[in-house]
Amino acid sequence: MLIGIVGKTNVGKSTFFKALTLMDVEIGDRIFVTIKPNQGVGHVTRQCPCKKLGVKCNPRNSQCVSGIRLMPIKLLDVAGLVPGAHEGKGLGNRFLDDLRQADAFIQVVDMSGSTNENGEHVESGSYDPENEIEFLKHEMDEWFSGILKRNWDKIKKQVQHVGKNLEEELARQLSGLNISEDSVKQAIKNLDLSKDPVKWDETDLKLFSIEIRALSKRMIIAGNKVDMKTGEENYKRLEQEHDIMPCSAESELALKEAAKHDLIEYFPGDGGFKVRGELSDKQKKALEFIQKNVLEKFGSTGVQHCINSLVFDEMGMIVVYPVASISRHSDKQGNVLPDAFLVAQGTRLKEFAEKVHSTMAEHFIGGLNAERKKIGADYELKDGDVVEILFK
Ligand SMILES: Nc1nc2c(ncn2[C@@H]2O[C@H](COP(=O)(O)OP(=O)(O)OP(=O)(O)O)[C@@H](O)[C@H]2O)c(=O)[nH]1
Ligand SMILES: [Mg+2]
Repeated sequence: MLIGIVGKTNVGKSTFFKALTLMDVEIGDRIFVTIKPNQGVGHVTRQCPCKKLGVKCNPRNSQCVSGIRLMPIKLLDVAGLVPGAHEGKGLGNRFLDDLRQADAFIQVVDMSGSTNENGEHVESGSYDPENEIEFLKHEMDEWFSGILKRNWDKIKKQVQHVGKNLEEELARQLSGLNISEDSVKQAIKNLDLSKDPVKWDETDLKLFSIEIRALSKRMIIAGNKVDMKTGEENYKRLEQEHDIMPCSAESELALKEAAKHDLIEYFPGDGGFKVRGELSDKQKKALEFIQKNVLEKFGSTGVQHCINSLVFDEMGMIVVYPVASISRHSDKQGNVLPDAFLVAQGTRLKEFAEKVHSTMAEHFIGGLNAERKKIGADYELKDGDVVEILFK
């Protein structure tokens, strides 16, 4: 799974990315600091079943820290977008193209209102971040509809003269954007559009682009820089009407760095930290600032909450733990709860077997749940399920 971190230039995308990956990427208070995309690995977190089962786990494809499972997720930090990017403004289409393979997006918005739409400095609080909220969706919709418009004659020809199916043909044209035929079918159904492309007018094409983008690229808004006074004020004003997650990427990064250097004990997403090492006055002041202006006000820095919420709430993913022996909750080597798989809600046991191992799926018989009860091919997996897949 790949998550794109997107937004206007200078809003804190690279800071957000660095806070999640601790990769050494460039951060700067000027426009277009990032040009080439940065790819790295962050983690989503979920309660691990080890506590409930009363076992000590030995994870292989993930980690477990005090009963919280951390599962790796690929992240992409791209250059900043400016309005009109789809027409080539700013750095233009190039980094829209970098985002093709992303499954979902975190849109970072600078809540402090200290840079205008082009990323230029203005007096703090004088730019209304509400303008930023809609423009990114608009850019993406235009980008999608641009691709379809450019290929529309080809699509029509394939359907009219070669006898191809419209849904298949649309999916083929959009496959480079990591969009499935199922999403295409769903969008056409939701909008009640004709299967004959000749009947589509420009509005249909536009509506389809919006629908397919909303269905296939989930997005959440991270309202960044709420540690600043104007950031907090704007957040309080805009949260009434928009779904925004308050966050302070700079605070999360500072806490993670301090924990890395053993100065504090801090777990991503927590509402506090414990001092462990000897702190300088400057460090003490910085941590007190974060405690008072971010953690006490918002409950956490919001960064971990953003990525978790995107994956689990917006994308509807669940975590399933396959084991070779349900009685020992382990693989063949005795590793307890070794693997955590992120799968879509609605995944059935047989489909899951295919994701775990193709031979398991080929010789599939059924499964056992944590209570050692039999489950069939059509069993719909639930979040936190531990299952043994039975095969011949
Ligand atoms: N106060 C505050 N400043 C932040 C926060 N996050 C980032 N910044 C600052 O905002 C500026 C821009 O940060 P970057 O992470 O480089 O922003 P970007 O969106 O990647 O910018 P481009 O790559 O140029 O598009 C830097 O000076 C950061 O230190 C935050 O949570 N609070
Ligand atoms: Mg950047």
